[in-house]
Amino acid sequence: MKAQELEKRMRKYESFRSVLIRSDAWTVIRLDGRSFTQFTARRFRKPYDERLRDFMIEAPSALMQDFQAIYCYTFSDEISAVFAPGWGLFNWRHEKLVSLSAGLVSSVFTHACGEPAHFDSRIWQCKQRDEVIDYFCWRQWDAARCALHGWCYWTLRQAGLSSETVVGMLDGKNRGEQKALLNQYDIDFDKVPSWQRHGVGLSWESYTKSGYDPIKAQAVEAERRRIKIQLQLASGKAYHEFLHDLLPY
Ligand SMILES: Nc1nc2c(ncn2[C@@H]2O[C@H](COP(=O)(O)OP(=O)(O)OP(=O)(O)O)[C@@H](O)[C@H]2O)c(=O)[nH]1
Ligand SMILES: [Mg+2]
Repeated sequence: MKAQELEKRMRKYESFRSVLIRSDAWTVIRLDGRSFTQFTARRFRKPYDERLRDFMIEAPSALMQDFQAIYCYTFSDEISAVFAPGWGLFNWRHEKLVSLSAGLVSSVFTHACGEPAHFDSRIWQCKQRDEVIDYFCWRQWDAARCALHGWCYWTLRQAGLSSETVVGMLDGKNRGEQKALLNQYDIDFDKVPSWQRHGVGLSWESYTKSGYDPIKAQAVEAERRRIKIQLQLASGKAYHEFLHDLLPY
């Protein structure tokens, strides 16, 4: 059998190679840590640990640099990275985008944390810019929901109640009731650190870098850009406006 024939026949079975994402839409890549409930159980403080937050921030930083994301948002073990229509990395190949983003984030997180961890990756696409803004508002809303629930759950667990009892106690409680429950333990949920309630944003900012041109023997200034990490994100309507200003038309 000729090698070329074999190659052609075998390639036919690589069915996902030809799947492309849309080139004319906004793209969000969302990644999520696999089994982080178990992974974090004995390694990190509950409900939130700044060390885990900082490892998580390393991962979207790599997506900003390597994949040239416009903006990334992270909370808990989740990351969303957004790209404008026409972005074109890996020629819009779905298989490359999900596998390489998961590979990049998993390796960067593992390197930062020093323990092996891995992430899944999925693609979200939409042509309307307003829907992209709502996408991030939706993720932030979920961050707030998880944070309130996590604070309630771990406060009660640390008070000595069993997991089963706590799950039963929290079942059906609305936001106000959950906040009132935390108040009984002298915790004002609205005062817990913003990054826990609203997540962390990564965007690009310009700055002027001063240098020296040895040929002209003079000081020079150059415009550069760097990643800005926002631990105090706006929320609700103000977050909507922030995204409106950030994402290009
Ligand atoms: N201890 C600790 N746990 C955290 C922290 N941030 C997120 N987690 C945990 O990470 C988990 C993330 O939840 P999920 O992504 O829904 O669950 P998962 O176990 O990762 O499951 P899959 O994503 O389906 O694989 C939750 O159990 C959170 O409590 C933190 O700062 N400290
Ligand atoms: Mg997870």
